[in-house]
Amino acid sequence: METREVTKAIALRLYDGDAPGVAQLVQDAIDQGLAPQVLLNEGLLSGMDRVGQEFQRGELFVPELIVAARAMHAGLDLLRPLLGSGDGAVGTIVIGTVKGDLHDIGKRLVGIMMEGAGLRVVDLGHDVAPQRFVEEARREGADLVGLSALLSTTMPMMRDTIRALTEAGLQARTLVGGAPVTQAWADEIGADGYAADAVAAAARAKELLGR
Ligand code: B1M
Repeated sequence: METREVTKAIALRLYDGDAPGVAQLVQDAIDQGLAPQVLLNEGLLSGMDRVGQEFQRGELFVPELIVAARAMHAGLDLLRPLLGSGDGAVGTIVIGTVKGDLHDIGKRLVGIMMEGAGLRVVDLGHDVAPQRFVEEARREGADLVGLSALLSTTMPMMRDTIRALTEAGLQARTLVGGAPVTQAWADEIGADGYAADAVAAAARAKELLGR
């Protein structure tokens, strides 16, 4: 199969929420030597884009989002080792989606790109309370704390988390992102950095760490 046919098939399987189908296609494509970045951007992310647009138009509902997300994770699990090494040479980031927010695909992608950029990534998952960020950042000796939010209603939790980190006296820099987040919001809540997507997040992380 041509690359475009493969990525189209991956996007379609993801749209259908067929996790085993996505995993099979992605594994076959890797075995064929197709570039992981292409499988990610033109396959998985393109399928998720369509899901997001149809959800917004009221044509898909939460159950469809959930199965599509599972299919996305099935593909990401296979691509992750090919996209990064995460040896920690650049520093350590503790990353999570803030409390009240269950969206974790974008944050996971950011983690993968950070690993690719040489950071050790400690992923706390989603729905992470400010105090947990504080405890894990301290335990892991984090140089950077990454906060993700996908809902306008959970954005204020970023402010609470940054406040908790500051009050605990932690020196780690903070990086925020997620679809509704902007540079203006990052400035307002006192974050050290903002990035619009996973590639930009890895670049910004390196800048913040002076690399
Ligand atoms: Co929900 N959801 N969702 N959802 N969901 C959105 C975010 C929404 C925009 C859909 C819509 O209405 N168009 C909307 C939010 C509206 C708003 O507040 N502005 C929405 C809603 C309303 C909801 C519920 C309230 C729906 C309901 O129950 N009625 C509910 C809330 C649950 C909760 O969190 N408490 C809900 C639930 C869910 C699921 C759980 C079913 C599922 C998530 C499953 C999972 O993640 N495991 C889900 C999904 C899949 C989506 C959409 C369709 C896709 C999100 C996604 O994964 N995108 C989304 C619509 C959309 O985004 N088009 C939507 C792909 C991902 C690669 O992109 O996450 O943007 P993204 O990440 C990017 C950048 O944002 C950035 O880099 C990433 C990679 O390039 N980035 C960072 C992210 N974090 C970063 C951190 C950084 C830097 C960059 O630094 C640390």
